[in-house]
Amino acid sequence: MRVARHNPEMGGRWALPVQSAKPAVAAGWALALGLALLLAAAPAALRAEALVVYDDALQNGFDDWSWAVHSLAETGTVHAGSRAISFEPDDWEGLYLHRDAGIDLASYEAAEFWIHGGAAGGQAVRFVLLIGGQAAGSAPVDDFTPGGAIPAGEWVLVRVPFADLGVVSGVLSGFWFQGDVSADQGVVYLDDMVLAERTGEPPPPQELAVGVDLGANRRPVNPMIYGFNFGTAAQLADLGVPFRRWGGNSTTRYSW
Ligand SMILES: [Ca+2]
Ligand SMILES: [Ca+2]
Repeated sequence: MRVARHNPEMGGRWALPVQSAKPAVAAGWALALGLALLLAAAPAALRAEALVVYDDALQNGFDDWSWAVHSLAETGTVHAGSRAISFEPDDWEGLYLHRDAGIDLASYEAAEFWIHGGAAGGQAVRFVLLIGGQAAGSAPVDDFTPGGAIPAGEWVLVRVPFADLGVVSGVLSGFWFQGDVSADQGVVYLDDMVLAERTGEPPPPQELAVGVDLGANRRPVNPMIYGFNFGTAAQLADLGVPFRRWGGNSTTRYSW
């Protein structure tokens, strides 16, 4: 019998290891029993474990893209372990944690972290989710903080369900904590940050209807404007492209 195992190369999902097939059991009851066991195991197979973002350092491929004054090695105010994050949410500046591999919302449903407002507390900070580097949903951290405000002089645990920000599917590229006011604010501390695993079935994919009107805005275009970035001589000949362009960078490397 095959057993589901955790496979980190599949983004924390569970997978069945590939094994050589054995001679089939002819008895019908054995096949039925096998199917029943697989079906019973199916919900658990979709689940991942919580993904650590920060404990005493960034983990699991998260990078620091922050643009606020900050430290990932704060030692004076720490929730657990030896270090925490500190940052100044002044004038819309932010702490930005990015992950190249993305975060599939089929596996994760919330962010959880401990927060401390320093001596004064009460900072205005917004939590923002990003898809493809663009803000996809956000809300004030206060909305999810016990007592309705970042507290002074103590740590509190905050859980931000992504669905409460209007984001239920897709692949996040990261998230940030951003000052939500044009003003100087006191230092905010964060520690023990994780992405919580999805506990139920992932939401169904959203349907998207796309229509193409082939008759709209038709006008002739000079065929001599078409070119191609890089490519071999054989590829250009095959495509009938009259120009070949060299140079540029990632933002201009497309056919034009
Ligand atoms: Ca820590
Ligand atoms: Ca400040």
